[in-house]
Amino acid sequence: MEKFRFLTAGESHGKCLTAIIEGMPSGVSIDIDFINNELKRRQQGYGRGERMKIETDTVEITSGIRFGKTIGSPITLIVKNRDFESWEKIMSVAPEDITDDKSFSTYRPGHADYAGSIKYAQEDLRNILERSSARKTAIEVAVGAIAKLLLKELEIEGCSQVLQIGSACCPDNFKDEVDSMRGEGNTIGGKFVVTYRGLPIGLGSHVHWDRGIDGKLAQVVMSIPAVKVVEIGTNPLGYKGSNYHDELIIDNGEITHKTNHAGGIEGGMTNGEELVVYGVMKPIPTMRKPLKTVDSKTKEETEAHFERSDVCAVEACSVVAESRVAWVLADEILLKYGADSIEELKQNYHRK
Ligand code: EPS
Repeated sequence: MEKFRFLTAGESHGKCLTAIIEGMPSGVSIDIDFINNELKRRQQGYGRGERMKIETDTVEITSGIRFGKTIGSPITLIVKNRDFESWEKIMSVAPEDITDDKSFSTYRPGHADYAGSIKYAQEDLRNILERSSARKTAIEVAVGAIAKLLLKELEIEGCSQVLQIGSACCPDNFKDEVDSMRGEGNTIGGKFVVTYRGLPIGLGSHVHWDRGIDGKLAQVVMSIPAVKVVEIGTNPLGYKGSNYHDELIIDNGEITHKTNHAGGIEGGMTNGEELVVYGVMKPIPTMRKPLKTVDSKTKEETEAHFERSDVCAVEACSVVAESRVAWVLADEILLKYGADSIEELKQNYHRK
């Protein structure tokens, strides 16, 4: 991302998660309750683990905002890990505090443990778990909330919804599916959809492969921990061209599309229709009934390390995806209508 840029830092059981955002125009209203509500949404969903009972994620802002509005300078966000109280010594930065407590060496299949420990030459797999944990998505959602506040100024709004949990496609059956997985010490994934309305025509571009908004959206959704599939609009498999493509019509004197199989994107650009992005999350790999694996120290086959985990986090994942889509949309808006203040942005935008 070029205009709406940020970096996050923080371990799952470290002191806090941090982000510094750069590129927000001045004068954008920042509603802290809105950010905290987004954080709360990420903590919800049936099937979450014990950690969510410990944390009540809230944001602290230490720069970039004065009297409720952005001032154009970098914005620093902090989300504290309440659980750090129990991990202070284990996560200490001081060399004299070194301990084996909570170290582990049995790779958890499906996690970053195996490849990550080899890549970063770490014996203690905790050093990989801590950053690969989906805990970092808390600060990402706080960044997404800032992006959403920018979009709101232009009346662009998004939402997300869980469509499927395991084999259950009807919300009435989601809890049963999760309960049955919990009963067998297992985990389960599912499918969600993110939609955004009110987008202008022409975010993204057809002129270079790396400027297509579809590719940018796929990247941010695919890189959410545990997401394995991203689709934009209707999955075209098995469709004839004549049934799939969205014919252009005149409705009330305006050009529009008869259908929206394309999910609001044609030629790598938004086409004025609703943006529709689907994601599929795999079952979380940390399971009470452990998988077979290898111990990196003894090089013997054994069972995977178990640490408390979620049985199902698809609802949280959908909120994370909604946030990440907002990063891309905010960046594209700033690329196309680029401005230093919200007034300038609105002028450029409404001239469209
Ligand atoms: C998460 C916090 C983590 C996990 C979960 C997501 O907390 P802890 O490791 O202390 O239980 O609950 O992450 C995973 C299961 C994972 O595999 O990454 C959170 O804040 O969302």
